[in-house]
Amino acid sequence: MKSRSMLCATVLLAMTLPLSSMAAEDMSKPGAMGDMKMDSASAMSSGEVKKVDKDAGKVTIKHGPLANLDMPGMTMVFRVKDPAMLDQVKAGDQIHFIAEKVGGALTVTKIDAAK
Ligand SMILES: [Cu+2]
Repeated sequence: MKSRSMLCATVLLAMTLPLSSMAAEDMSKPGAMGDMKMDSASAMSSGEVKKVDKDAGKVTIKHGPLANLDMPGMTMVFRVKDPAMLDQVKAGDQIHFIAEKVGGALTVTKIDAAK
């Protein structure tokens, strides 16, 4: 009983600490919310679909610089996290996407048609 309530207190403390430090940061920086929005938008990279290979779960994208992967613009083949994502796009489409290294392979984890 005693050790269990200790554990609860530790978990509560761990959950509370990051929240209170975030709140403190928000107070000191009035523009923090706007900055966060910009960050999530810039996390999406722009590109053009060159080829879709749904059977292989791969897509060829001519992409601009990928800051998160430290990669310059180029045309290359990515794996996709879920082949169903490829239903949304076709060759020639302008897209916004997120590419990440998953298990050592460059993988598109999110794809949106640019409007
Ligand atoms: Cu590349």
